[in-house]
Order: sequence, then C-alpha cells, then structure tokens
Amino acid sequence: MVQVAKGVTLVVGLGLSGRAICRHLSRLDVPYMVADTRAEPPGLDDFRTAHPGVEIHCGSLAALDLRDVEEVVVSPGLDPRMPGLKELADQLNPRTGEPMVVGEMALFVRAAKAPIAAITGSNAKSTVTTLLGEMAAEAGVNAAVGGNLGTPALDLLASHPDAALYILELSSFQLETTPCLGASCAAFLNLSEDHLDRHGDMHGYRTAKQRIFIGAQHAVVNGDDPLSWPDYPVDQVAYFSHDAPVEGQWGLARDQGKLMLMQGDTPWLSIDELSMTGQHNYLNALAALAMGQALGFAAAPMCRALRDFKGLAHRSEMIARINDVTWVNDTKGTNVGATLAAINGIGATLEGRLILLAGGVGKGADFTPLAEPLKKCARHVLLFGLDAPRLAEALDGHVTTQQVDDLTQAMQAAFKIAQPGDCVLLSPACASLDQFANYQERGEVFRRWVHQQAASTTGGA
Ligand code: UMA
Ligand code: ADP
Repeated sequence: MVQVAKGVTLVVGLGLSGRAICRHLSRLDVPYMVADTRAEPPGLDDFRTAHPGVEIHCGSLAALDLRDVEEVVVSPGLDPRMPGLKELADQLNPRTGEPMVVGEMALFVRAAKAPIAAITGSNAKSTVTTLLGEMAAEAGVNAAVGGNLGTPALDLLASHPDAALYILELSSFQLETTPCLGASCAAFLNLSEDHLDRHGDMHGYRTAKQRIFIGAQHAVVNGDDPLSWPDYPVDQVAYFSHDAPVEGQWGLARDQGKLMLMQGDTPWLSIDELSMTGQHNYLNALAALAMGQALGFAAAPMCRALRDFKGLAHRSEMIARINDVTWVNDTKGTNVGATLAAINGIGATLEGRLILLAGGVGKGADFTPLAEPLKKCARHVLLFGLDAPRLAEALDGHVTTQQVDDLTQAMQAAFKIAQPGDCVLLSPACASLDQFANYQERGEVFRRWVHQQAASTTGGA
C-alpha cells in the first residue's frame, strides 16, 4: 500500500485537467501527490521535470491508502466511483463540507472572483460557448473562455486574473464532481444519448448535467426539450425554441417574409444574416442571445458577433467540392443526436444523394434513430471502427451499408460511389478513440485526404 500522508491532496489523472489542477495547487502552496491509473501516462517525464519532488503513483488506485487524505480531486475522464475511490466518494470533507472526491470545478468555484456563465448539453456546447465569448468580446466584456472546450478552467484563473466573466463549457463528467457551481447564467442546450458507458443510463447522464443549475441565478434552456428544464430552483428561466416564441422567450418566426431570430414578437436578426449554416445553428444563436441578455450584454454587439461567427472547424464544415460532390467534415458528430442534426441540416435537401461515413466507439448508444432519416436522404452508408457492426444492425433494411476497416477505406469507397450532386458527410455518431487520438485527428485525416483528391482531380475546388 502507498500511504497518502495526512493533509495531502490527491490529484487523480495526468491529462490536461490533472496538470491544471496540479499547477493550481502549486500556486496555492497546497501539498499534493498525483496518481494515474495508467502504468505509463503520456507526458510523465515532462511532468516530473515541471514538478520536481511531487510524489507520483501509476497504476491501480486500490494500491493507495487514502485514510488520511485531505481531499481527492479527480480528472473528468475517470469515474469518481471507480475502485479505490468509491468508498470516499460518499463521504463529506469535514473542512469544506463538500464530498471527499471532487473535480476541477470545485476548486475553480472556490477560487474564482468573477461570475460564471456555464454551458452544457449533449451537443452544441462548444459552438454556443465560443459564440458567447465572441459576443462578450464585441460587447467589451473581458471574458475568459474555456473548460471542456480545451483550456482547463483552472488555467484561466492564472491566464486571465482580471477577467470580468468566465465562460465555461462543462461536460457531464465535470458537472458530476461539481458540488455547487453558483453560475450567474447556466445553459442546458439539449439532451440526447451519450456517455451511457460512464453514467449507466439516461437518468444518470441527465442527473449529472442538471447539476449545472445548482445555485444558478439565470437558466437558459431548450423549450422543445423539457429534459433540459431545471430540476433545481432558479430565479429566472429563459427558453429558446424552433417555434414562434411567447412573450419574453426566444424562437423563430417570419417577419415581413423573412425567417427571423425573435424574442417574443420582437425581431432581432434575420437568419439570412447569420454566417453559420444549418438549422441547428439557429437554435445555437438563440441560446447565445438568451445568455448574453441574461448577462447584460447590449443587443448591437451581440448581433454583430452573430453576423461574423462562421462556426467552428470540424462541425458541418465544408472541405471541398470535387466533380460536383461536396465533402463535409462533421467529425465532432460524436453521438447520435449530433449526427441527426448534421443529417437534417445537410441531408434533408439531398433526397438520396447523401453518403454518410460513420463509426467508432458508440459509448453504449442506441443507433436506431438514424435509420429513418437515412432511409430518406442517404444513397449509401460506409461504416468503420469498433461499433460498425452495431451500426449496420441498426440500419439494416433501411439503407445500403458497407463495413470497411477504417476511415481511409470509407473515403476511398465513397469517392468511387459518389455521383455529381452528392454530398459525402463524415459524421460518425461515435467517439474516435478506437482508431484516432481524438476527434480532431479524425477530422484532419478526412480534410487532408479530401484536399489531396481535390488537388489531383480536375474539377476539384
Ligand atoms: N485516463 C486514465 N487514467 C487516468 C487519467 C485518465 O485512463 O488516471 C484516461 C481517461 O479515461 C480518458 C483519458 O485518459 O480516456 C483522458 O482523461 P482526462 O480526464 O485526463 O482528460 P483531460 O486530458 O483532462 O481532458 C479533459 C476532457 N476530457 C474528458 O473529459 C475525457 C477534455 O474534453 C477537456 O477539453 C479537458 O479536460 C479540459 O477541460 C474532451 C472530451 O472528449 C474534448 N470531453 C468529453 C466530450 O466532450 O464528450 C466529455
Ligand atoms: P459539443 O461541444 O456539445 O460537442 P459542438 O458545438 O462541438 O458541441 O457541436 C458538435 C456537433 O453537434 C456538431 O458537429 C453538430 O453535428 C451537432 N450540433 C450542433 N448544434 C446542435 C444542436 N443545436 N442540436 C443538436 N446537434 C447540434
């Protein structure tokens, strides 16, 4: 047994969050040691160099004696109820009154001096978080943007000590270990199946996400998705919806023949003025407007940001047109809900001319909701990766499918099948970790290959 000494905090995980937690504790002069369940976590040597003298345990957490530990701060990729931590997870810390096992956000809340705007949901988090950040910048608000989006929240405390607002994308993993967020404005954008391998079922997944509302002043939720509505008491709740809004709420309606982003019967912006495409992005624009208003941003800068924001890479991103076939990268479509949004946004107008590339780690999801929409708009579906057989089973009888070994084979097959007017869409409905380092790498493999074809094909653009 490795004894964790009295008064020492245990940081679990040596990924992005774990390292940020260590930097934060170092800044506060809190004594800590680190554990990682992997025998050789990536970047271990660099960590030792940056933190000389910090004790590191690699391997099973069950080998740690945690009787005297001060607190355990666990990384989001790890289940706080994993063997070795389970017993502690239900105990309260006599010093903080919080659970003995917390995540990065618990430390963030204790240290942050500026208000928090927080965004969760199964899909659209990164888009809305980034868009709200752009609105803040236009409105002259000194905001720091990060969280699940990429920059760990705790690093923002050091990089933006004078921030007037923290805008944070939060995953269910991060919220599960956050005792009380106390956000000025908390948004829950939508709920569809994801991460069931970690949360067990939809109830567990939703319960984790609902924690975003604990102590919140304002909530922004999806009027079309009651599961996003707060279970916790929140003073002011704003709703956004596909439909025409009731007074004070946000929605879409026609005004003088144009589809507009509306609040009640007040038109804000025509959707023609948005640089983002796809119907799901109209909702994302409404969610950001509702949050910005709750946070006190002025209308004009918010509309400016909406006009300029082109959307993020890897989300329904048009890469090239080759021989009149459009190639679209939606590698961030990592669950069924996201892929449905991409299909509806792009495929709806294609009527049998969509070629979908999908597959990877399905995280326990039910793929059958993809069957009907694909029956309507897909010519062919190419499946690769771990859960290709499960996808094929779910789509069987609705659309022609073909299983291949990997994304490259899928792209080669799509290139042969595609006819002028078709769209080849990479929207895997799965995580990438069986065959790639992350979703970005999967998207870059797609982008590179498509660019190479465009360069070597007459008619590429
Ligand atoms: N791991 C171990 N043993 C350990 C520690 C980690 O096996 O002791 C594994 C995890 O199971 C996981 C991987 O290592 O497979 C990374 O886990 P981590 O908790 O160390 O992850 P970080 O590097 O800290 O990155 C995390 C988020 N990743 C996860 O929640 C899995 C990043 O979101 C986030 O950008 C970063 O913190 C900064 O806040 C990525 C993500 O995939 C984009 N998030 C999921 C999603 O969006 O669906 C939730
Ligand atoms: P997240 O950070 O939650 O993964 P992103 O903004 O990165 O969200 O978008 C991920 C994927 O979700 C996109 O590739 C797109 O297919 C889908 N998506 C975007 N907005 C929505 C929405 N409002 N509803 C459903 N799916 C969406």
